[in-house]
Amino acid sequence: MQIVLLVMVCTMEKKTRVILALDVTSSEEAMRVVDAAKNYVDAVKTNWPLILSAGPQIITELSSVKPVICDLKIADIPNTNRLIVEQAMKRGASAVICHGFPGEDSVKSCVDAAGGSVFVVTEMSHPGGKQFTAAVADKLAAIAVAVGARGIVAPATRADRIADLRRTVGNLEIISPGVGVQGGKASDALRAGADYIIVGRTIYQSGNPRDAARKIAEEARSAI
Ligand code: OMP
Repeated sequence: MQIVLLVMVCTMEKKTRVILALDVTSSEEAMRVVDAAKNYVDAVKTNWPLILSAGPQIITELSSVKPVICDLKIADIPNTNRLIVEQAMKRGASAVICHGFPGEDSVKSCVDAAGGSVFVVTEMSHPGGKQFTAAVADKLAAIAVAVGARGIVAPATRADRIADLRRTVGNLEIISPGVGVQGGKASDALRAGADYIIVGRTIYQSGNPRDAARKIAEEARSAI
């Protein structure tokens, strides 16, 4: 008899347009914040701070509440990329984030291992993002298109760049970090062409993550 292990993975809705960046450092805190904010976010993004502190099983735990984007910023040779993505997907990730600078073969390896559900980082949202990534962002976005990725990550801190990158990626999804603490505005990013905004500290560091998420979701709704 064949035993099939099924991890329940929810699909990402396009309702609130908010992705919660859960950069907290304990599983208790992660589950508290996600539980509070869950009605106002379409997905959760988990990064190294949480995975290293809570363990990779947090991906599975979170995926029973919301779709999980595993933001491992994968940036290795194709074989290593494939092994990383397989582990994330096996634990219930709905999507992964990888870097494009290792080249098309490395990104394609992620896309193949994730069944297409990969977001490629383009121009980064922080000030240093202008130093190197800005100059090659269009090429990175073109790689995402060429290998059949799901979408790209583009900066809410420079909404004009989201509009530029939209021209390169056509109807691929754009997810956009940098809203709130980094200075970007949810409404500007969405009006410039982002499908979703990514918000971390403004929600999880607020005294009331539910209210903070609700306010951002309201701003998002008024912008689309
Ligand atoms: P806050 O600045 O706290 O809202 O968090 C933003 C989240 O988006 C963090 O998890 C970052 O790692 C992530 N991020 C950026 O801030 N800038 C980027 O250019 C790319 C990402 C990302 O790939 O998610």
